[in-house]
Amino acid sequence: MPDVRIVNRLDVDLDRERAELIAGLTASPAAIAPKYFYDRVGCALYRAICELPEYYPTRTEQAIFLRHRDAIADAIGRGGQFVDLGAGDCRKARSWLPLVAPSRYLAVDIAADAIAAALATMAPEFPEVEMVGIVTDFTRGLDLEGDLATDGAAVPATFFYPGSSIGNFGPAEALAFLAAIHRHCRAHVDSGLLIGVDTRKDPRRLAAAYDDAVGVTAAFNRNVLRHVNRLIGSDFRPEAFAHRGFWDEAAGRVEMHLEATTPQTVTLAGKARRFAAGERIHTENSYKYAPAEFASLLSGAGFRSHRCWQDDAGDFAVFHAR
Ligand code: AVI
Repeated sequence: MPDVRIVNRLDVDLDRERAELIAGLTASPAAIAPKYFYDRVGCALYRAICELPEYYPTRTEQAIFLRHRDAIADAIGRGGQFVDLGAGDCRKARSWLPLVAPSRYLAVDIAADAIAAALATMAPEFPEVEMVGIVTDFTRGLDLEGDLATDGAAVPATFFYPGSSIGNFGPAEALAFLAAIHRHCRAHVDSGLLIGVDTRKDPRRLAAAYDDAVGVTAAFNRNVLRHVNRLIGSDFRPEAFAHRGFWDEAAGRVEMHLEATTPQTVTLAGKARRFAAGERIHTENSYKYAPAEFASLLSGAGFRSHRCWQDDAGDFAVFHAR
């Protein structure tokens, strides 16, 4: 059985995480960071969202990957290291491995169980690939320099960040994150970034993608309150909050909120937090970029060249940047 190595770097200071959550919830307006969506139920609900007719990004990105797979694989090059940021169940990266034949695959995610299970299944299928799982919260900063192999000389790395997760950062944070990836690339000649980006489009389609007819996104949004209850011992009643998902044209983002349907009091760390009817908890932003806008973000982060592939309707964009 090939070797799988898991490095757990999640020296999460639980007290700090709890303090941040409580500070966000007692602030006005209240907020919860989107990383708290992804407990076990949240991951399952997100997988269901990706199957919804209204939620086009996953299937559109997949179609671009399929249609342009040879050109994208050529841009990446063969061999080297494939670094899967936010790997989850590693499903998206898995289809690239036969094409780009890396010597090492690094699955990076906050969800230890998900990557351990995925790597255990993948390792026998790709016995020639060294499999490493790195458990870390890279939204706090990306530092994988010590995890990248050098083999005497630096081994090229491809950073893979699909799914338009970059949209869940604000533009300034996105720039800082891309610059951190670029710094890693600079240290390893011929490295690059393969990234999926959701584009600006008809506001009705954007709103529907985050407020679907059967309510899967609503369940995903409300489930964050159950996760928070477990983490900080609060007593939120998810059913007492309504899902709101809408496009904000001026900000260039979809926003998700949970809105108190009645006046209510929640106990947070032993203290009462009153929510007025209609008061909202901001749970997520999902920024959308025109391809030219994203290209300038890439050059601002230090990338000197890029290629971009899109579907015919221009609903999604895949960039490879160096
Ligand atoms: C993970 N991320 C790219 C998703 C998005 O579209 O922003 C999360 C999501 N939220 C609601 N639906 C999907």
